[in-house]
Amino acid sequence: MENIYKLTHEQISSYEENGFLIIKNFLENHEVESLVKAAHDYAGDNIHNYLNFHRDLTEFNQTILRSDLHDICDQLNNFRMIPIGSVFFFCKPNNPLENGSNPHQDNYVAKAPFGSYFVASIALDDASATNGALKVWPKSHKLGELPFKDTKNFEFDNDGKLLKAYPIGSECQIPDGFEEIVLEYQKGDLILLHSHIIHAADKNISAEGKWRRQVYFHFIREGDPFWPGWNARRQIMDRGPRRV
Ligand SMILES: O=C(O)CCC(=O)C(=O)O
Repeated sequence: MENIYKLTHEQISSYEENGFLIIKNFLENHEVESLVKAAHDYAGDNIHNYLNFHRDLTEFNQTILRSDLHDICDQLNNFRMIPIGSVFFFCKPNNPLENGSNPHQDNYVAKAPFGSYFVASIALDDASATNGALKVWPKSHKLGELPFKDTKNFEFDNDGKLLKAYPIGSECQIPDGFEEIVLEYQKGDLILLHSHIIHAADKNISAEGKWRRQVYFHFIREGDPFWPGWNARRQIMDRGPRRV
C-alpha cells in the first residue's frame, strides 16, 4: 500500500484560488516508461487519442487506482473521489490525427454538479510551449459553467473504433480579465484541474520532434450524478477508502 500523500495548506489553497495545481515528480521515471511502453505496444502505428486505456491496459488501471493519487484528489475536493474514465494523448509532432484542443471547460461532457467532476493528468514527456503544452486560464473555474459551441471531438469508424481527433473540447469564449498561461512541466508531474477551469493546447508542431504524451484521469465526487457519454462511457470503479 502506498504511503499517504498529504498536501500542504498552500497547495490546497493555491488549487482553490487558481483552479489547477502541479505536483512535481508524482511518478518515477520507470513508472512513466512503463505507461509509455504500454501505450505504444497497444497503439502500434495508430497514433491518435485513446479513450479508457485503464480498461485495457494493466499499467493504466493500476495508476488510476493508486491510493496516493486518490489521497490527492480527495484532499483537493474534500470528498471521496471515484475514478470514472480516462483519455490518452500521444501528441506526436505534426500528427494529422491529433489537432490540439480549443479553450474549453471539461464539465460539458460529464454534466455533473459544479465542483464534482475532476481531472488528474500525468505528464509522460517534458512539456512547454514548443511541444504544445497545456494552457490554462487561472481562476476561470470561478466563472461556473460558460456557454459553449457544441463540436465533435473524435471521428469513429462503423465499428466504433476511434480514427482521429478534431480540436478537442466544445469551445467557450474567454471573458475579459482572464489571461492564458502556458504551463511547463516535466514527465512524471501530476496536473490537477478543476472541471470548470478553461484550458486548451496547441497542436504539437515541435521542430525538434518532441512528443507530448499525457494521460487524463477523470473522477466524480462520490454519490453525484454524471452523464456517461456515448463515446467515453464513463463508469464508476471500485477504489479503496478515503484515507486523508
Ligand atoms: O493535453 C491536451 O492536449 C488537452 C487535453 C484536454 O483539453 C482535455 O482532455 O480536456
